[in-house]
Amino acid sequence: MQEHYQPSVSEPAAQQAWAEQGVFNAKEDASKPKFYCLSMFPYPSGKLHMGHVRNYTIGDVLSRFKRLNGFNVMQPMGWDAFGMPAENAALKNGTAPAKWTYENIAYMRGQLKSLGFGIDWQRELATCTPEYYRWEQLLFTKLFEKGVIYKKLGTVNWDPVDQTVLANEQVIDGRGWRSGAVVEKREIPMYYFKITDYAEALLDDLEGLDWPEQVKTMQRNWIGKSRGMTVRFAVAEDSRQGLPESHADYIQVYTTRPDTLMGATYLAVAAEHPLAAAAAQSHPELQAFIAECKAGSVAEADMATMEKKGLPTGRFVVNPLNGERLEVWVANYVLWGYGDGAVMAVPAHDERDFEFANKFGLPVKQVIELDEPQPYDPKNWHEWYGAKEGTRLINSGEFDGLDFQAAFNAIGAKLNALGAGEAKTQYRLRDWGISRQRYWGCPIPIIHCDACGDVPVPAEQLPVVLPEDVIPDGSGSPLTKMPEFYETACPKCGGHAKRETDTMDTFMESSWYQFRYMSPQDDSQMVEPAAAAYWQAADQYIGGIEHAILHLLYARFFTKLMHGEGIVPVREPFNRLLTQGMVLAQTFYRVREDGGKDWFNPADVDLTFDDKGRPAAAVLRADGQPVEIGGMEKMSKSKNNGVDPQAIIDTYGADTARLFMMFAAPPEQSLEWNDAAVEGAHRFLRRLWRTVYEFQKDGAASAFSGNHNELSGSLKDLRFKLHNTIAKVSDDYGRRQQFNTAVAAVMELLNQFDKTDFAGEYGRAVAQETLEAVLLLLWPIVPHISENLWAALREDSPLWQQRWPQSDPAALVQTEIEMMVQVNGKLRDKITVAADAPKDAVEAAALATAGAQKFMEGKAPKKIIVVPKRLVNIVV
Ligand code: ANZ
Ligand code: ZN
Repeated sequence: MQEHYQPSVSEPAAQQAWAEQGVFNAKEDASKPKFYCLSMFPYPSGKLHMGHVRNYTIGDVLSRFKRLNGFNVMQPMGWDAFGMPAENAALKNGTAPAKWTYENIAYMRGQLKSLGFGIDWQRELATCTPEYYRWEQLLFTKLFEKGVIYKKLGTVNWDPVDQTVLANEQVIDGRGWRSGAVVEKREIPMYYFKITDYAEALLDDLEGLDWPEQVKTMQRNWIGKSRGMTVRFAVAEDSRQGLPESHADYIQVYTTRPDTLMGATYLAVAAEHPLAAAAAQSHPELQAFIAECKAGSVAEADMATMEKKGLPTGRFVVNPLNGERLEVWVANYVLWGYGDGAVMAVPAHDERDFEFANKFGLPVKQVIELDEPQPYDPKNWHEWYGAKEGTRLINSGEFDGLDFQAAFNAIGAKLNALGAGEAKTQYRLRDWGISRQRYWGCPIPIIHCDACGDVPVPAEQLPVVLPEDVIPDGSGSPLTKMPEFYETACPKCGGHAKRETDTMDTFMESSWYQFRYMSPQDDSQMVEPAAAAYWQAADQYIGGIEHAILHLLYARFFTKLMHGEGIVPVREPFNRLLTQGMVLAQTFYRVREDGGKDWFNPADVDLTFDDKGRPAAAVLRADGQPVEIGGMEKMSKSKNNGVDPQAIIDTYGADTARLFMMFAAPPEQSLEWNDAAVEGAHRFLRRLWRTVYEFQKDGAASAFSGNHNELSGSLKDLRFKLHNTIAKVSDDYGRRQQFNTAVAAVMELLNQFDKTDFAGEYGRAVAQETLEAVLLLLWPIVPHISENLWAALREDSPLWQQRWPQSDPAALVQTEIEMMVQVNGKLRDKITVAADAPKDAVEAAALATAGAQKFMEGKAPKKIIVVPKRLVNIVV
C-alpha cells in the first residue's frame, strides 16, 4: 500500500478495475430486486458544470448504496443532444451542429468517467442519432393517425428582417436577438399533442408519487383545474349589428365566481373576440388597439403584470340575473385562448378588474362582505376583496346573506333554470405545440401531398434522417432550402409531394428516454417488452427544480401515451423524485464608467474574511486592486461566477469534489461554493488514508465477530458508536436522503476510533471491523479511496462485491455507561452504572465513590444534580 494518498494514481486504477469487471453493467435478473436510478441527462454544451457534478454524485451515491444492499442497480447516462445552442455555436464557429455536439459528448463523457460514476456505459444514448429518434417518429405517426396529434394554426414570433421564426428566448424586449427588428406575430400550421385530454389523469396520478410536495403543487397549478360556470349575457337589441351568427344572441364568459354575478359592472373581451372585430368596423381607434394587442406578448406571466389597457365598444349586454345593461370593453388582460375569451368584470372582488375599472372610471359594486366587516385597506386587498371564506353576499337581492358555496349553488341553479349558464370545469393547461422551425431537431415525419393532404411517413420509410453535414447561417432552417431533403413522393398516391421541414420540440426526446435506456440497442422496437417489464419505471429520479414543470409533465404524459400503445406497463415514469438545490458562488464586480458591471471569476480573486468568517474584502489577483463583493448567486455565465469542476478534479481528485458536494449541504438545498471546505474535504480523505495505512502496517486482521458483551470498556464503546453509526447512516442514505449528516456521523466515528485504545484482546479485530465499516459506509460518496483502502485491509475480495454492513443488535444497547462525579462542580471521580439505572441508584453510586467521600469532608449533601448519562454533581 502507498504511504501517501495520491488520487491522481489511485482513482484511475479503481475506475479501470470497475470497467474491466463490468461492475456497473446492468442485466435483468429476476432473482434480485431492481433499482433503476435515473439522473436527468445533460445537454452536451461543452463541459460539465457544478450542477451536473452535484446531480450525478447524488445519483451515484444512491445507486451504490442500493447496490451494496443487494439491489440489481441500473444507472444509465445519455445526451439530450438536440437544441438551439448547437445552432448558435454553428453560427459563431462555422461548424456543423452535429460535429460540435458529438465532440462535446466525447469530452463530457471523459469528464463523467473521471468522476467515477457507476454508470452502465453500454446503455449510453444520444437523442440526435437516428437510432434513437426513429422510434419517436414512429410513435408520432401512430398518434397522428389516432388524432392524439393534430394540426392547427399556431402563433409564432416572426423576425421580418431575418425572415425567420424566433424562439421565445430569442425575443428580447420585443425585438429579434440578431436583427433588432420589432418582432411580429404570425399564424402558421403546427402540430399539437392533445395533452389536455390527459389533464385529469395527470392530476390524479400525482397522488401516488413520492415526490416533493412543492413539485406536485407546481404540476397541479400548471394544469390549473378550476371549477366554475359558463354564463351567457344576452346581447342588447341595439348592439347586434355586424355580429356573426355565432355571437349575435349572447356573449359567453367563464367565471369561477358566479356568486359575484350581481357585482358585474362591465364585460371585457379579448382583442380576438368576434364582438371586438364587429365593433371595430366603424371605429378606427378600436381597430388600431386590437392590432396592438395582437402584436403583443402572449406569455401569461406578462398578461398578469402588464399595464391594463382597453377601449369601450359601444355595445351592451344584459346581466341574466337582474337585467342590468353592461357595456362591453376590449381589454388587453383578457386571453383569447382561455375560457371563452371574455370575462364578466367584478371590480369590487377581482384584482385585475379593479385595476382596470379604476383606470377607466368604471363603477365598482360591492356584493361580498366579510362576516365580520372590516374597513377597506388596500394593503389587504385579497383578504377583503378576494375573500371566499367567512363571507356573505350583499346587494344581491334574493341571494343576500348566502356564503360562498351557498351563493355559488343558488345562483348556479337560477342560471340553469334561465338557460343562461351551466357548471364547467376548466383547465389552464393548453395543448402542446411541438413544431419548431429549426434545423437541429428531430424531423417531423409527415409528407404533404396536394392530393392526399398530410400523410404520415410509413413505418418502412422511417427514420426520416436529419442531414448532419449542414451549417445553418441564421436565416431560417436550412432544411427549407434543401430540395434533396424535402422533395419526395407521396406514400399514398405516389405523386410529387413535400416533406415537412419543421422539427420537433426537444422536450420530445427527453420525454421517453427513461424507457429507451431499458433496451437502448434494440433496432426492432422502441422498448423491448421483457426489459420494460423488468425495469418498470425509474425508482429514483434526480434533477434540477427548473424542470419541475414542463419536462416532468411531458415525460409523465408520454408515459401515459406509451402505456396506451402497450409499449410500457407503467403509467408514471418516475416513482420517487429528488430535486437538488442550486450551486451558488460568491460574485465579484467593478462598476465601469458607463455604469455597467464587469464580473470577475472567483478563481481570479483573493478573498479575505472578518473574524466571524464573513467575506470582508476582495482583490483581483491580476492587478492587486479591490473588487466589490456582490453576494452569493447561482453559478452562471452572466455573473461569471462559475467554478470549473475540472480544476477541482485536477487538483484534489474526484473523491474530494464528490465529498465536498455531499457534505456541504443537504441535497435539496442550495450549496455555497467554498474553497476552504473543499480543502477540508481533501484533508479528511488524507487523514482516512493515513489511519488505514498506520493500521495495516502491523499486518492482517479479521473483523470482530464475537460476543459484544465480552469486550472491555473502550472497545465496547467504540462498537456501540460503530453500530449506531451504521444504523444512522443507513437511514440517512435510504429513507432521509440526507448525505451531509451521514458524512458527519462517519467523521465522528473516526474521531472516536482515534481515541480508542486497541492494545488488549480483540483490539485489532474491533479496529478492523470499524475500518471496514467506515469504508463501506463511505463508498457511495468517495468510492475510489474506499475501494483502494479496502484492498489494503482485505485481500480476498474487492469492496464492490461486499454487502452493506448490518448493525449488531447487541452493540446497539449501551448496557453500561460512565458518568462523572463532581463535588461542588469539580470533577472528583467516575462511576460506571447500568444505562437504565434509576436516579436514586445513580446518586447512591456517586455518593459511595472514594472521590466523593474525600471531598465531601463528612458533610451532608445539600443537593444532588443528575444529568442523565453524563454526570452527577453533589453540592455540599
Ligand atoms: C368573475 C370573477 C369575479 C372572477 C371575481 C374572479 C374573481 P381561473 O381560476 O384561473 O380559472 N377569466 C375567465 N376567462 C378569462 C380570460 N379568457 N382571460 C382572462 N381572465 C379570464 O380564472 C378564472 C377567472 O379568470 C374567471 O372568474 C374570470 O374572472 C377570469 F371576484 O369571473 B372571474
Ligand atoms: Zn398523395
